[in-house]
Amino acid sequence: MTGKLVVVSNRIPTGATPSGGLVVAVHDALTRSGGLWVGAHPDEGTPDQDGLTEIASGDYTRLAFHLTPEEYDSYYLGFANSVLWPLCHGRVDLVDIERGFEETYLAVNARVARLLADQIGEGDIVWVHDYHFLPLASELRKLGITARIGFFLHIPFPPLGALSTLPSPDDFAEWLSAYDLVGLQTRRDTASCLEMFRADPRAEFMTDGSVKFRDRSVSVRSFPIGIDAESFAEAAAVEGPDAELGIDMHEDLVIGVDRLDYSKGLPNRFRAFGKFLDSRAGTGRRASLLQIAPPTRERVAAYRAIRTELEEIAGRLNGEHAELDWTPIRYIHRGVERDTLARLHRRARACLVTSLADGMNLVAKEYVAAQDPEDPGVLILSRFAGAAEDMTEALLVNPYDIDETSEAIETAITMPLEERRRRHAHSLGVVHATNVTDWAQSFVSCLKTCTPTLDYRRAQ
Ligand code: ADQ
Repeated sequence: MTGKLVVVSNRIPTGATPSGGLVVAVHDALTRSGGLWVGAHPDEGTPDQDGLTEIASGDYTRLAFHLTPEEYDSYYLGFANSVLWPLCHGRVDLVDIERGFEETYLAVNARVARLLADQIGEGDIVWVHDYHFLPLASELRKLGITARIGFFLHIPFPPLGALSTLPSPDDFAEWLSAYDLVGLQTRRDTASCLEMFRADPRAEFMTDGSVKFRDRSVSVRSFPIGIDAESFAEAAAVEGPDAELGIDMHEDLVIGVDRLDYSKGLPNRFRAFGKFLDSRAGTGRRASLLQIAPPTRERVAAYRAIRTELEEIAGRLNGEHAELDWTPIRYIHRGVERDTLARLHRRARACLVTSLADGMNLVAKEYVAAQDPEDPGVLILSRFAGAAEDMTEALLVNPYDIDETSEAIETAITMPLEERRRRHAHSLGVVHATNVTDWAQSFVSCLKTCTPTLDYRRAQ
């Protein structure tokens, strides 16, 4: 196969040197192979503008499609982030279905497919990312595109029962069956996806493990995403004054780094830290939680609510426990430079990842990569983060259990050196085994070689 790689994702890098795990991996893959990256224009909700705009080019081309303000509301904030995101994260109570959301979602996907179809040549392969584009392959097939198309879902696969919340529940299987390869973060997600097909009378299981759906076949596999561990470790090891990081080295530092999202379990984390502070009251031993959580999707009500709730909990706990020279919870609403983040991770005795649901969670891997292997800190990791499937030597917790999480903080901070080294060595092995460059390469090579599908047009 000699064609180019075509990548589609909602976010598209705008600068010359992109940052962030996924963006860097895809950038590397495209730099190696040459090709095309298509995504939404970074100016959200621009007025009507048809066609694709070139935003930057080098070893490969980057093209952006535009969303009108109405499309941004109904497609991005609406169907993608008020229906699919909560659905996939087990929060059907937060699913907000409005007339027009699904229609706009389908219309945007159909338009992107039309724009993309002109760019796809003989032998090209197409790699579509995430829940913003579930129906994209199906729309491309309608236009007669027979190229191999793969899909990777970065977030958890929804539980079977939750799919009934969708306006048209049968669509999910239909959308996915138009891909040749569906990649998921974990074995558990793969099992959930296969369970969906198993429950669908239109699907049939083939002897090679692929799923035949009408006249097409789709392979479903897990590809656990990772990070560029070497470069993160290098950034973490850069020496510099602790004062520059705003850290008092006489305290035990516990760190949390997340987008401000209800799936990350932040209120439970703060409550667990509060319990831990209660248990230490009067002992004179101080520990601080540094929580970095920049707000996202603030026009969605559930995101505004979580922000208010956290501010209230942090304010109350600081009111109860702070002293003149000590604030136990420092809660920062900004993004932090990657290099600074890496150095902060290295100095923290423990990291709290308490997601209630999470596709993988790259912060868990970044924290492990940043540690000094001779004197490592301890990762406290939710059982519900995809990362927990392989990082079994982290301190695994049920984030709904505030007592257990609070006890894990004490265990982490007081853990003997030998045990910390043993647990860290195991986790670091996982981080290296799932590095992000291999992740991209293995997805693309699997897409090139997985079971061939039948000609889609024959299925019409
Ligand atoms: P996210 O939900 O965004 O990703 P995560 O995997 O933790 O979650 O990745 C976040 C990235 O942003 C990390 O690299 C982190 O360092 C960075 N980041 C977070 N807060 C930051 C801050 N305040 N300042 C600077 N950087 C910050 C989705 C899924 C995950 C899946 C990833 C990749 O929800 O489950 O692991 O995609 O597939």
